[in-house]
Amino acid sequence: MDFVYGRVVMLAIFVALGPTREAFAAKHEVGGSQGWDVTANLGSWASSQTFRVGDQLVFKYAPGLHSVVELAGEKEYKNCDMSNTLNSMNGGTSMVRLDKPGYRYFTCGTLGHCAEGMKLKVNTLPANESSSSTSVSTSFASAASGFASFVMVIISMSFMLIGMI
Ligand SMILES: [Cu+2]
Repeated sequence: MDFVYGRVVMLAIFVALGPTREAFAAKHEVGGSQGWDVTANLGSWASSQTFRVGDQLVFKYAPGLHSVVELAGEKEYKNCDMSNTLNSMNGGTSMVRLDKPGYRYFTCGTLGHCAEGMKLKVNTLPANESSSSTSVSTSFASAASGFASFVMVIISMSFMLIGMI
């Protein structure tokens, strides 16, 4: 019985660890409450955020009215030059994963919207220590506190109850 309980606790630790480590990756809803729109102050929104590798940008907009176009670089971004684009999305909710450090540039593909300021420059910083997949011990140390330990206790208790039936 002790052996079984030990294994259940181990399992509970792994289960508790998964979602906690995921939670370090943030979702940034572009433009805040205004969303991806010409009325949003995208420059000040961007400067209010800290973007890290593993985070996601979420563009929310009226499909058909706006779109999301990723531009090749700073020059294209400055000039609203859409002759050299990397990617284009138009579904109304577009997710972009920030998979490496550095700058990325986005605008709207609708004629005139870029010139009206509907564009976004994102500077992605390296991931936090705790969100790196190599630093399991660091992750565990932070995961072991607070909510995670609570979840662990609940999970191991439910496994014990199941075992009793
Ligand atoms: Cu637009």
